[in-house]
This record gives sequence, structure tokens and C-alpha cells, in this order.
Amino acid sequence: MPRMTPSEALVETLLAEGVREVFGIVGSAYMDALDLFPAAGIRFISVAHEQAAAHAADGLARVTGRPQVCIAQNGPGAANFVSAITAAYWAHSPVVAVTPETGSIGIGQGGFQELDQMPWFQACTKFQVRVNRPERMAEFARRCFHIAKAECGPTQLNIPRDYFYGDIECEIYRSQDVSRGAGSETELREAARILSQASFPVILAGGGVSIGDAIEETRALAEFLTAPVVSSYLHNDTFPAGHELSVGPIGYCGSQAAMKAISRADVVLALGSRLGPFGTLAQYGIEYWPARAKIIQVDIDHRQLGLSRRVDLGIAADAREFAGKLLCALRRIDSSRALDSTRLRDVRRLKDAWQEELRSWSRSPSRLMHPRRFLAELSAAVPGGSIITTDVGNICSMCNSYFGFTGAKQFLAGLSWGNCGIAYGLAMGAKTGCPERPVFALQGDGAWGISGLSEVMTAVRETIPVIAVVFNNNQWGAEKKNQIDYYDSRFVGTNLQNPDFARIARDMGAEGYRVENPQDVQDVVEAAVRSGRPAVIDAIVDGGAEVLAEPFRRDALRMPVRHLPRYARLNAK
Ligand SMILES: Cc1ncc(C[n+]2csc(CCOP(=O)(O)OP(=O)(O)O)c2C)c(N)n1
Ligand SMILES: [Mg+2]
Repeated sequence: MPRMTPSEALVETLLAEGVREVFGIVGSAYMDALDLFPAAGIRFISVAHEQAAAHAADGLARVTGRPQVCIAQNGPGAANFVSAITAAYWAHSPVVAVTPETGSIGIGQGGFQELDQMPWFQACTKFQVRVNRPERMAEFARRCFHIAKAECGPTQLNIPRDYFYGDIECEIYRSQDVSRGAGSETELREAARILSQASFPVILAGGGVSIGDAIEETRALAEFLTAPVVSSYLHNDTFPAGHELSVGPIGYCGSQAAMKAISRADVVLALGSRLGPFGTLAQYGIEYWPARAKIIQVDIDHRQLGLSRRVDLGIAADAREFAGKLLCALRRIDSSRALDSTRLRDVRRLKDAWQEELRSWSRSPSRLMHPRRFLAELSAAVPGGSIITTDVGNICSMCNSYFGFTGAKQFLAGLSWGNCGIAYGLAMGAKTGCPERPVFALQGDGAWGISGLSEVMTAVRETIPVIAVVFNNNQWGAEKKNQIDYYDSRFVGTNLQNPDFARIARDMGAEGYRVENPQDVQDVVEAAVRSGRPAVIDAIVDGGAEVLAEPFRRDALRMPVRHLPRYARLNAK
């Protein structure tokens, strides 16, 4: 076996796994490995904060479908990963977090930058390992890749810093790929039987359809059954928006057409979805989950089956393989099924009514641009095939009813972790993986300050031409909406005072645009795309009570009750 150092074993394993970019901030703990990157052909992308490195690895993993890597200094650097790795966990995104730690001789003595890093990542990784001998570096690194792929989530490779050095002998090879299969013959037959007898079947296309590239198979199924296709919450890219059976996403700020369609279903095929509880909550006063329908749930992770919703048939399978085989099984039951033109007409009516309703919501009561009007213009201006990342906030949530996509892996959202400050990092990773596509990072002005603004320096230095759109309403709008609805408009900590983001962008070496009128949106977007450079579009929008969307967490908020005299005037009126 060849002789090498553990640093070489790590870098060679990254190469064997197809890693070509690593995101992070330089640190002495892993400098011995870092020094090899250029000669290995691995690009080290140096960011402004480790959070963005982990988000970028997540974004790159989501668009390539392959595990990607972030690395940081032990202690504070690794700790800065935690929130972003948790975001990747809930996005089922295979990120390998490499976390060097205190040297093995000093662990536990409280030397410099010491943190017991394993518990920090325990709840947000599918697998974690502390390299216990330098000789096992490649083996453990490979295992991290294997499990990240097999279990669709982040893993942690924790390396005592002295274990990068020394002489070892080891073999380098790529980890196994795991196929999940289509489910058993019995399950497929049962699913086909239930669906063939349905009078109003609906397909709920979840994240697994995008991750597993199952859109073609889903489309063929939908057309065979004339089944409307609903996308699950924040997975708007799981079915082509232009298709006659597409009705859009359910969940917060989603499509009423989708909600009305699924509420009528007598059978729901949830394909590649964990049926996350937040994503199926009632919206716009519509209790749309069809309580009496038969539910068939297909997920790659058997632990998700029936976890948050009662299901009649739970199948652990790959969405694409399952959908392909299911169609064969359906055709065996019914070889010549005609398209149901009445249902197609119903679907069209639902969609038209929703579009009409949406348009009626965009008229601004003030001189400022209505955020919905802006989103209507923005979604029309964005070139087809673009990748869009979205953050967490009031206006970001509204995006769910404006952005449709042509294919998988085009919409990367904050999903269930819901952390403000995810969009720009995700976009940098996505652009690195898809340099030929325009990549837009959409976020509110508050989130922009958390992780966005400072990463423009990264995008400029590293030549990653993402286009940021900042919804500038001078407030933490989503939280302000709670204060409006529940706390009698007492604003604590929700007002912002923003500088000129377009000017700052230019000072940072990016393109900067300010847009205040709906009729200028198209031109600004075209100019930003044409520039081929990192760009920031500062969109000045209305933030008034009338334009904000419903509170996020109506499900969890209560009207205030105060008992002490000092707070009596703060009681709900
Ligand atoms: C890291 C983090 N901190 C705080 C929150 C709570 N939070 C949810 S939405 C929101 C407001 C977002 O404001 P902004 O980004 O300006 O978007 P807007 O709601 O104004 O559209 C906040 C603070 C969060 N989700 N994540
Ligand atoms: Mg805001």
C-alpha cells in the first residue's frame, strides 16, 4: 500500500469522492491538508463567516446531488457551522463537515480553542466520527461520504489536529453508492390498486422528487391518472409549473389552487415526502388536508413513514424507481385510460381563480412598491432555468406563490430549519455548481445583515457572480407582523435602519442597483444578468401592516395575558 501522510489521505479521499471545491475559513489546525489543495486540483473557497461555508456546501450539494465539503478551524470555526449544518440536515442535503479539533494530547485540558465538538453536531448529523488513529483517516473520511449519500444528510469528520501529521500506509478508493429500490412487488401492486380505484387522485410531489430526479416519472404518472400535482411546502421545483396538471405548492403562503385540489382528493400519493407537520398546516383559513382520503406515502427514509400523518400505505423506496414501476403496475390494471378532460378543466379553473386572487392582492395602499407587485415583476423577469434560493421572512415566504420552475434542483429554500441568513450562502454554492445558470439569492433586509452583505466580499474575491435581491422594508417584517396582530403594534426590536445597500455593494466591488418602481424591475434584472458579476439589487418595498402576509406561526402564537399590575396595560384589548 502506498505511503502517505494523513493529510494526503484526506485530500486523496476528497478527490476520489469527486470533491472539487471546499468552502471554509483558513485555520492552522488543518493547514497541512490545505497546503495540498491546489496541487490536488481542489479549489478552496474562502468565505467571510463559516456559516456561509456550510450553506454554500449545502447549496452545491443540492444542485449536484453529490456530497460536498466545508472545513473550519477547531473550536470557534467549527461552532460557526452548527446552524448551517442543521439547515442541511432538514434539507436532506449531503454535507460533510470536516472539523479539526484540539490535539489529542491536550483534549480536556482547556488549552486553546477547545470545544467538545461531537455533542455540538450530534443532533444535526446522520453520522459523526472522531478519527482515533491517523492510519484510519481515509477510512473514516470515506465513511462520512458513504453515509451522507446513503442517508441523505450531513456527516461530521472530526480530526484531532495532530492526526494530520505522520506516515501511514493506506488504500484510497471511492465509497459505495446505495440504491433504495422501488419498494416490494406487493407494495407496488397495492398502491396501483388503490390509485386505479380513486375518483380524484392527487400527487403530492415532495423534496425527494427533486433530489431523486423523479420529475419525468411523476409527470408520466400524473398524466396517466389525470392527477393534479401539488408540490410540498417550499419544494416548488418538484413539478414543471407550466404543466396543465401542476397546481403549485401547499403550505405557508402557497397556492390556493393546490390547497383546493388536495382538499378534494380521495387518494393522495405523497411521493418523496416526509409530510412535515409545518408544511401541511391550514392556510388562508383553508383546512385543506384531506382527512378522509387514503394516503400512500413513499419516502427513502423508513423512519418518516406515518410519522406526522396517518398513512394507509407507507413504502420505503426511491421516488423515481417507485414512480416508474408504479406506472407499469397501473398499466397492467388499466391499459387504455383516457385523459380526464373534465378534471383538466377543473384544474385550469382553480389555477385561473388563484391567479386572479393573487393579482388583486398586489395593489399598494402607499407610494411604495407593494412586495407582491415586485415579486410578480421579478418572477417574470428572471430568465427560465435560473436557480432561486430563498431565505426566511415575510416577503420571502410570499415567493412561494410567485415562483414556478421548469425542472428539479432549481429552487433552494430555507425549509424546516427556517434560519434567516441562508439564501446567499446557498446561492454561492449553487452558482459554483452551475456556473452557466443565473443564480438569484432572495432575502429580506434583516436576513441580509445576518449572512449576505458580508459575503458579497466573498463573491467578488472568488468570482462567484450571484445576484442578490434584498427586499428592503426597513424591518424584521415577519416578526413585526406578529407584533401588529398580537401585541397591539408595540414594536420591540423589529425596526431597522438600513444604509444604501446598492452603494455598499459597489464599494465592495459588486454591481449595485436600487429599484423602487415595478416598471424598472425587468431592466435591472437584465442588467444584473448581463453584467456577469456579483450583483445586489436593493428593492425598496412597502412594509406596512396591510401588505404583510399572515403571521408565520398563527398555529403557535397566543394573545398576551398579563397578571402583574406593572404589565396590566399590555393585556390584549
Ligand atoms: C437566525 C434567525 N434569527 C431569527 C429568526 C426569527 N425571524 C423569523 S423571520 C424574521 C424576520 C425576517 O426579516 P427580514 O429578513 O427583513 O424579512 P421580512 O420579514 O422583512 O420580509 C426573524 C427575525 C430566524 N428565523 N432566524
Ligand atoms: Mg425586512
